[in-house]
Amino acid sequence: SASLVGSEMCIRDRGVAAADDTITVGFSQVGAESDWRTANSQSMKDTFSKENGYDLIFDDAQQKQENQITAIRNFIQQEVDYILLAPVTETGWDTVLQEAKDADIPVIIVDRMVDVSDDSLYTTWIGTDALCEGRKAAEWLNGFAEAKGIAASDIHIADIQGTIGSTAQIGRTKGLEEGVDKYGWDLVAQQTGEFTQAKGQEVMESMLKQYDNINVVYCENDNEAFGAIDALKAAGKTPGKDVTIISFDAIKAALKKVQSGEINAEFECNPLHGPRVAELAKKIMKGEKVDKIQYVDEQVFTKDNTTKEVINKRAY
Ligand code: GZL
Ligand code: ZN
Repeated sequence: SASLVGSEMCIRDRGVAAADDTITVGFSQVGAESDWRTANSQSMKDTFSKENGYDLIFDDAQQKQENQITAIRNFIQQEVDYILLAPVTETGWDTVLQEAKDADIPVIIVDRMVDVSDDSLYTTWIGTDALCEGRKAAEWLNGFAEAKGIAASDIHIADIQGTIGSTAQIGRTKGLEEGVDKYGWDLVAQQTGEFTQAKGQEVMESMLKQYDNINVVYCENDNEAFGAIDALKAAGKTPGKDVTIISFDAIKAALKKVQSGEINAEFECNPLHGPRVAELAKKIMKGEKVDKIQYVDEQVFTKDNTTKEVINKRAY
């Protein structure tokens, strides 16, 4: 009947439309746990947009690895042109990445690393050097303590860690622990704040109940720092003064706290990976070789270089 022919024509037309040069990308994102993550997702959505010639399939895994594995299998079923994976933690990816490889679909790892037996299971990784960030923070703390004449044994640190097993947590924790060993600081407590504000506040509250000598809080991202600051104030302490606050990401709201003196040092972690990922993907789709590791650059913010102008021109 005419209607069938009509609809059949329509399906065929749609078939033809999908065959044009629209690139279909499957992106498995960690979740929406932090402002950094939101900025990272926005950068990818802005880049892999319809007007830029992409059909982006975006999946938010709510910080669960099994959801990311399901998403990747769906992308394979849908025969996407390539897969982007921001892995919640480093291990447990070999099987599903092998399935993508068997389906001949390139995988680009974004932000955090995967720890796989065979690194041909992904084409390239783009992100930031968390260990370097941690080491920069430890060096800053040493300079800060020396300038204030605080003996290493009088530095009592609470480490509010990120999601355990994520590259950001592994690198930032390692950078701190190297400093503890090198300078002889007292690492009083370590517990994950899961990169969220609520958990960061909860962990700070419980640490303050257990220890009364904490004078440095090392927050492995800004949302944890916001929670910790609320907990410190509720306990009658003055963050940035009697308790030194170190944090990572350097989102705008955190840089404003550097300006106000509540946060003493911010270690930037750049979430705006979109453009670099698209540029790399184009090369890969043309069969060009790309380096396995691609870093984005980052800096340190303290009171003396965090001006209104600096904050206003920040993209996130
Ligand atoms: C860092 C990224 C971390 C951010 C957090 O590379 O993986 O995850 O530091 C985010 O804010 O939740
Ligand atoms: Zn980083």
